[in-house]
Amino acid sequence: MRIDILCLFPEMFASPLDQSIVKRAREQGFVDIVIHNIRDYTYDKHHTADDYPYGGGPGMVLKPEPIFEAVEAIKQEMGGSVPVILLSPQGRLFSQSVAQELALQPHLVLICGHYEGLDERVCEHLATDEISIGDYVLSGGELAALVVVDAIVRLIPGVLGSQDSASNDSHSDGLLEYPQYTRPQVYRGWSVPAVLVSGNHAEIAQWRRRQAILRTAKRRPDLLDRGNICDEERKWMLENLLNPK
Ligand code: 9D3
Repeated sequence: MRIDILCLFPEMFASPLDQSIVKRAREQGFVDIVIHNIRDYTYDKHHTADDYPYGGGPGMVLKPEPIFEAVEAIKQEMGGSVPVILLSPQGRLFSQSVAQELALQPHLVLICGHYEGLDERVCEHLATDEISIGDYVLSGGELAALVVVDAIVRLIPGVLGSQDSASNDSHSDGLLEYPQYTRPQVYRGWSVPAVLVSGNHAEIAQWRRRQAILRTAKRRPDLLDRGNICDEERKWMLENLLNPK
């Protein structure tokens, strides 16, 4: 997979893309990530990427020409059509299912706006999709692009080992994860639940499933109907919510 990212602050990408799973995916050739500075596609001597808004008002607006030219240069190099995704607070909300959909593409272009905002002709005539990562205000699209890239790269077949394969993830069975423990068995007087050291694998599986359901019911009830909860599990859950031990 190839991902081109257009932005005003290319230095924000180096370290996050050079760690952990994304680093390994790049080294092993699963993904080629190319960062472009929008300023490099300007022609005037001051490399002006923004200008005053028509109609007046505060702030500046990113000019359309360098962004169109950058995307066209990438299309020339790579050939063919490519999804062009604008990161913006007006976009559709990013989620695991959007990540899964984007991970199927062989090539993506991500455009990061900045606080000033972007000429509407980029949204209307260049971007094929507009994505927001949530309802809070960032100072630019760069961190949002990193979130999107991270979520996509780990879904590329072969990137994760079978140990922590993406199908094991919280959110793929629809529920939050069950609580996990490691050594020591007693820490500051707090014991690991006895069932986890019992060696009874059926009991452990049932405990984990029930804890995942209970936790989801308490913290993210909006996710519960995606968890395929049977009548017996529902009964246990309701009893525990009413009557916590
Ligand atoms: C209030 C008018 N605009 C500020 C002059 C709104 C605004 C534009 C651009 C606010 C923030 C930004 C920068 N944010 C992004 O580019 C962005 C973003 C975000 O802020 N939240 C969640 N997802 C995203 S994706 C891109």
